[in-house]
Parts: sequence; structure tokens; C-alpha cells
Amino acid sequence: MTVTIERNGDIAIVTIDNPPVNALSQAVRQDLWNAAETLDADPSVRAVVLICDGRTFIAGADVNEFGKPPMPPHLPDLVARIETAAKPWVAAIHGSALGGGFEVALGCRFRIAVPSASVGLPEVRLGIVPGAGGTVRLPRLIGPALATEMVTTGTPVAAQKARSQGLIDAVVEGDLEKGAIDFARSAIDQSLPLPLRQRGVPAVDATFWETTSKAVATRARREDAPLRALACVRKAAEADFETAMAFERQTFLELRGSPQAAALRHVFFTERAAPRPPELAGVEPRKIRSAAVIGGGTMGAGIAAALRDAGLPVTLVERDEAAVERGLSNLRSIFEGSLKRGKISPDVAAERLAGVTGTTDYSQLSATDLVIEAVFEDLDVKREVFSRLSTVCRADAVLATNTSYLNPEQIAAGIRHPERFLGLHFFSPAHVMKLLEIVPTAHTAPATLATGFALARMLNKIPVRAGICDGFIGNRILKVTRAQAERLLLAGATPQAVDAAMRSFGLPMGPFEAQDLGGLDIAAFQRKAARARGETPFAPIAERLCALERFGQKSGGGWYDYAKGDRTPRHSDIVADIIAGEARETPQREWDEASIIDCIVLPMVNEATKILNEKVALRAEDIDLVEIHGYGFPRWRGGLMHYAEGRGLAEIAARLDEFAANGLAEPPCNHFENIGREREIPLEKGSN
Ligand code: T1G
Ligand code: NAD
Repeated sequence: MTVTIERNGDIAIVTIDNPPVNALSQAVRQDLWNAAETLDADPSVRAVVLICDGRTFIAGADVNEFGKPPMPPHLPDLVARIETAAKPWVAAIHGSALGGGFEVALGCRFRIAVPSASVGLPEVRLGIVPGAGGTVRLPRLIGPALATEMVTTGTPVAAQKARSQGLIDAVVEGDLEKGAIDFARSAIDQSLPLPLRQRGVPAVDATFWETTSKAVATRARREDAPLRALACVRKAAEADFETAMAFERQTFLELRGSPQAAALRHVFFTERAAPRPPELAGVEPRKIRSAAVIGGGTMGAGIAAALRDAGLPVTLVERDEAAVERGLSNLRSIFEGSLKRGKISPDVAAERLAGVTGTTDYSQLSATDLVIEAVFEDLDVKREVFSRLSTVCRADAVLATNTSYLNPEQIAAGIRHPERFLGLHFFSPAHVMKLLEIVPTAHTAPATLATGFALARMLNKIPVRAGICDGFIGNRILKVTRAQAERLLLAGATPQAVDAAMRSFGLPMGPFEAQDLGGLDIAAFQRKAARARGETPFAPIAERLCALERFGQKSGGGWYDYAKGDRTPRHSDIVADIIAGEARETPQREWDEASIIDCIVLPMVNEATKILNEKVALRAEDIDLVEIHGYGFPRWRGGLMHYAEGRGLAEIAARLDEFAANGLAEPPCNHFENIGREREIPLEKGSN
């Protein structure tokens, strides 16, 4: 039994126990239905409290049932059954009431929650719309404007705010079950509010739908679900309850089988699997109770902030007192930024900063559990840091480097206890970006590696294991993206056309805009290092721009020109001349959007395939996560390899051959069609 019924006088308590998150499996739906029948038939019951065991209230429909034929009782019918029950139901919420879980709560006459709870309709994040009346009941409860915000973004609302918006009726401190029973008992002595189905939708002004539709379309880019969710809320406002319910159900069923929903489901499960890779099953991570960061620059400060956000005390080590002050001031700016954006309160900001000790003295690290190095990208400097750490720190302290391009094996060469060393490659800004590449060396112990994954869980990051090569997984693919973008320029495309095509594909920014924002100098520095190693990196135009000190927005121009104080990219005659000069030998051709996209994205797939063949990445899913969380690859495309499988690997290989014949890309690598995916989700064709 997933549902039990207990009694407290004239109040019945219905408890769901379906770990891990009380999802609404068929069994739960059936048991709840039976409970409603039983309690309606019992004259001694005057009200019903619906509460959940375990970590959370109902987290939604059971996503595992999405690929299967729907089984009765269907969720919309169950919600209606509860809503029309003879006794009022009170939803008592802890954890999250999400999706179908919140829809069940909307079917209840009252909702109360503990202060740490949140409620929401996150269906758009799975490429669908609510399927059990969420878009129809919500505008009746809080009006179309707030309802639209909730269903088109999918962002959950925390209890206090939910109370002030009218989403819930009360926030209860202390024991939830007792609070719910008391609430129910006092509610039945007063006149009951109408069930939501009997209420009207408050009016909005004439321009609301048009304005909102434009805003949602801009935010969603090419994602379908948010606009479809808006259409459902609008239907709820303009049609009667039953018509709106049918419209929502129809939209839900259409979207559920769509390629976007399949891609988003794939990402959902992949993200949840990432922190616990099967190869580390049973390996006990080391305990992390304190941390240190060496270097308080851009990355060091960001990493320190992430560690503080997770509640760890942090020691920040810099090379001299002035640098310590700069590092602490970098951290202060990060916390002030979070404060300004309303993410933390002034008290929390002060507490976060107070938990950081700045020092130049390595001996303060003798008891620290984890040390992350983020000093200059220079092998000698890093080796010097680790030789000091390896004598000062405990033999079982985990030592990590945040290097982007250096070889962690060389950084760690000669340190004592090399089994405690690994690479932890954070992305900038480190307190915001979700991706963490975890890079073991040949000596890294399984427990050290497991500690990297455990740390990712503590920091709420998405960990991906990467093998050692130039750029690990993400930056190695990025090099191909950038080289292809330049090849396109040489073959007749403009930076504007390339950037527009990649935005239309779903990236937040095109490759040239992105370089102008981040600065062209970092990549130039890396190319210089690569040339010193005897390699021949391909960036003929970027090299020319750097020679002119056109480093991007920060120097007033890069791939584009910028007016003072304005970040709008503008055409640059200088860049056009450089491109024309470099392109003299290359045949020019017309480029449409789809060909530009193929000429960039398909070589990325080819590189990713090499990465898999070399076991630099262990799973195609890992590449999906790296691209989504490190580089803004559209989530609704499921990541680079999910997209590739949707397109068809044979078709991609043929396209790569065509590009290669024209000198526009490398031919497909060996074993191109063997990308070794371990997938559970059925494949559906991706759309371009
Ligand atoms: N169905 C099945 N399994 C689920 C699940 C779900 N809805 N949600 C989570 N899990 C599994 C997850 O895979 C993991 O499994 C374990 O629970 C713990 O999750 C009709 C259409 C609730 C905030 O989108 O946001 O309702 O790896 O690691 O950090 O309109 O899970 O342990 O085997 O994430 O404590 C809408 C998604 C569905 C909620 C808990 N609901 N879940 O976070 O744990 S659509 C959602 C979450 C819908 C109706 C429709 C989070 C969480 P395993 P976790 P957590
Ligand atoms: P940065 O120049 O902003 O900061 C480096 C800091 O290290 C400076 O504050 C410097 O004073 C300090 N430092 C130098 N030598 C030191 C020593 N011996 N002891 C203590 N502190 C010392 O550089 P950054 O951008 O923060 O990069 C740091 C590392 O992170 C590099 O290895 C870089 O490749 C890597 N990384 C950078 C990014 C990025 O986007 N900037 C992303 C991922 C990884």
C-alpha cells in the first residue's frame, strides 16, 4: 500500500508513502481514489488531511510512466474526485509540491505548508504543459498574470511568497501534521471557499495576452512548451472550465510525444544520474568539512564563494598581503552581487564572508580536508604550489587543480601521496556555472575521485568525469567550434550570419559574440602555448585581430566594433578587410542558416566521438551535460550527442564527408557510428 488512512477524531489523515519523491504512479492514484471513496462514505469524517512521508510532498507525475500507455485512474479525474469530495481536503506540504503534485494540492480545498516548502508547475522544463488542470485552476486561484509566470517559466515558489500570492492558505511552523489537523478543524467550522472549478478567472487588460506572448516567445527562443502553456492559461481565461480542461489535456498529449519533450526527459534523467556514476558505486568518498582555495582571482574567488554557499569554512591563500586583500574583495563583490539580486539577505552575505580566512601562510592548511588550486595557468607556478601543499597538508587531504589546459599529471609530478590528487575544472563564474569536469590522473585513488563527485553534490553542480587531453571534454570541443566558425568566414560567411545561425539553433550567443564577451586574449595565450608544444592551432583571423589588440568588448572591438558603453555588436570594416585578405585563396560560396549550423555542429559531434573513442568521456550523456551546462547548448535539444542521434549518425557522416571534400571540415573519425551510448530512453527523431 502506498497510501494509508488514519484518524484523529473527525479528521482523517491520508498519508502517501512512495519513495523517493512520492511520484503519482498508477498505484498511488488508485489508492488515493479509493481513499476518497472510503472517506466520502464515512459520516464520522468531517475533513481530510493529505500529507506525505519521506523527503517531500508529491513531486509530480511519475516520469517513468511517460513512455507507457496511460492507466486509469487518470490524474485529471483523480484531482476532480478530490475537488468534488463530500469533505474538504487540506494538502499539507513539505519539500516540494510539483507538477501533478501541486495539481492534486489545487484539487484540495486548502493548502498549507512548512516554511521550507515550495510549490510549482515545472512541466515546461520537461517540454510539456501541466496535464491535470494546473493551467485551468491556477488562474482561478491567483489570476492570469501570476499563473502565466509560473507555468511558462516552471520556477517553483517558496512558501512565504506562495502565501503572499495566495497559492497557499497558511505557512505552519512546527509539526506539519498537527498544524494541518488544527487548520482543518478550524476550517470546517467556517464557511468553505468554493472549489476552484466553480470560481471565475479575474479579468486582465486588453493588451495582456499580446504583450505576454511576445515576452514568452523571446525568452523561450525555439522551445515550444512555454508558449503552449500560455495558450492554455489564455483558454482558461476565455472559455469555460471543461473546455479549458480539454484544451490543456490535448496540448499535454501532443507535447508529451514531441522530440523536445523526449530531449528534456533525457536531460532530466541524465542530470540525476550524473552525481552517482556506476563505476564509483560502493566507493566511500572522503569527508569534506573544510576547504581551502589557492589563488583569489576570477576563478579562485568564484570557487571560494561556491564552497561558502555550501556551508564550508574556507581558507583563501594568496601570494602576498595585497593579493589576499584583492582576493577577499573579489569575494565580497560576489556576495554583494547575490545580495543585490535578492538571492541572499544581508545577514547571510555577512556570514558567508565571515567564513573566509585570507592568508599567505600555507601552514594554516595542515588540517584542511580539501584544497583547490586556482593560481596562474603556469606549470612552474602550479608545481611550486603543490610541492608546498604536499608537505603541509594531511596525507588524506584531497588536493585539486583547476587548470584548464595544463596536464594534471605534470602538475602533480613528484608530490607526496599522488593518490589524493585530481583535477576539478570549474567554469567561470564558478559560483554560478553548474558544470564541474572531474579529471583523475593515473594515480588518483577511487576514494579521491568519489570525493570529487561528492563535492559536486554538496555544491549543487553537475559533475562529469573527463580524461586528460588538451582542453578535457568541453574546451576541446570548443576549439573545434571556433575553428569551424573561422573556416566559414574564409569560405564566404560573415560573423553576423554565423552568430545569427547559431542563435537560431538555440545557443544564447553565437561563437564570435561569445569570444568578444569573454576576450580573445585567453585563447591567444593558449594557442601560443600549443605552438610551443609543436602544435599548429587554426585561428588565422583571430590571430590577426589579437595582433591589432582587438581583444573584444573590453578593448572596444574584437570580431565586432562597439560604441563606448554599448555592448551591441556592430559590423567592423577592419574585420571585413582582414577576412577578405585571409580568404583570398578559398573558394567563396553562399551560406544558408542550416548549412552554417551543420558546418559548426557536425564537426563538434565528430570531435565528441573521438573523445568517446579515446575514453576521455565515458558516456555520450556526459558530453550532453558538458555542452548544456558549460556552453549553453540548448537543453531542449537534449545535448550534442542526443541531437546527433536524432539527426542520424549516417546522415551526419555523409555531411562531414561533403564538408571534408571541400576542405571545410575533417572527415568523420573511425568508428563514427559507434558512440557507445547506454541509454534507457527510447530514441525519437530530433528536429532541426
Ligand atoms: N518521477 C519519477 N522519479 C522522479 C521524479 C518524478 N517526477 N522526480 C524525481 N524522481 C527521482 C529521481 O530520478 C531520483 O531518482 C530521485 O527521484 C530523487 O530525485 C500531469 C505532467 C522532487 C525537487 O518535474 O524536481 O507532474 O536517481 O535526485 O534533489 O502535470 O527530483 O534516486 O533513482 O532530484 O531531493 C513534474 C522533478 C512531473 C519534478 C527532489 N515534476 N523532480 O530533488 O532529489 S510532470 C517534476 C525534482 C507532471 C502533470 C505532469 C526533484 C525534487 P534516483 P533528486 P532531490
Ligand atoms: P587570475 O589571474 O584571475 O587569478 C590567479 C590568482 O592566483 C591571482 O589572484 C594571483 O595573485 C594568484 N596566485 C598566483 N600565484 C600564486 C601563488 N603562488 N600562490 C597563491 N596565489 C597565487 O586567473 P583565473 O582566471 O582565476 O585562473 C586561475 C586558474 O583557473 C588557471 O589555471 C585557469 O586556467 C583556470 N581556469 C580559468 C577559467 C576562466 O574562465 N578564467 C576557467 C576555468 C579554469
